[in-house]
Amino acid sequence: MVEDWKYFFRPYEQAVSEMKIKMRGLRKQFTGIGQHSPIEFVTSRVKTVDSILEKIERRQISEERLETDMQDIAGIRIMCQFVDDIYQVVDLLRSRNDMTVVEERDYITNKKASGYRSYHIVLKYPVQMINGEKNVLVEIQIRTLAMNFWATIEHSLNYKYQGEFPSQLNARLERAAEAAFKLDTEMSEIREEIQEAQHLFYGKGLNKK
Ligand code: 0O2
Ligand code: 0O2
Repeated sequence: MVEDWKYFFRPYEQAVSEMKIKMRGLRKQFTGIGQHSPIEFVTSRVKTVDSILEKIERRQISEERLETDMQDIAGIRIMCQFVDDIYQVVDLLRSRNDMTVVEERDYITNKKASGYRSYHIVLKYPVQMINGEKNVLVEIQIRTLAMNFWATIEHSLNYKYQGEFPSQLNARLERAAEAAFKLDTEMSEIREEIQEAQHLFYGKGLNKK
């Protein structure tokens, strides 16, 4: 097993700090030119030793393959206002040349059985360490505020129940996830209507000139 966890975590901590600055920087660039930012806010975490050990056991991951088979040791979470924003962030990530997309999991069009929705991207990210470059995997979870609201509460309830929800509660949680998604759809439609109205208003204004 890993002998020195502090040493093991260093490149992951570095990757997470750099990624967080870069993603928050994107938001600044959008707001700086007066545009809607597809990124609302960004959080991050490096997996704890206990959580790594639990996943090694559950997924039967071999020690030698820890760095390649456990893709979420470094985790970044990007929250967006609208579902469309998620796909804009995905495109932004795909087009960057300081990181490489390794895998994508669209749990928005393919929601999980629990009702969970988010877009997951696994990236290969190079960090410059004092003994050279090291590539680490970083998992980015991109979700709306409503998806985040549901996932945060479901995660904390699940933790208390240790994943052993009575089936009736599972069904209620799934319905709650659908309600959150309906809210996302409704907000997107409201935005579209506002945009259309603005377009008509300003369009007419320009025609008058
Ligand atoms: P601000 O000015 O509050 O937005 P750090 O990297 O030190 O800045 P830390 O301690 O690592 O942040 O925390 P984490 O968990 O990575 O990120 C927390 C950030 O997410 C904080 O921003 C919170 O304000 C922001 N955040 C958390 N929940 C929400 C939310 O519901 N809405 C919004 N808009 N922001 C949220 P900062 O960096 O402290 O800056
Ligand atoms: P943490 O550190 O608590 O966030 P696995 O990890 O084996 O379950 P896999 O295939 O490695 O699955 O990755 P997957 O399913 O793409 O992503 C797992 C992560 O997505 C979880 O991390 C959660 O953050 C989130 N997630 C997936 N399903 C659900 C769900 O039903 N509810 C909630 N709230 N979150 C979910 P961990 O493992 O919880 O770690």
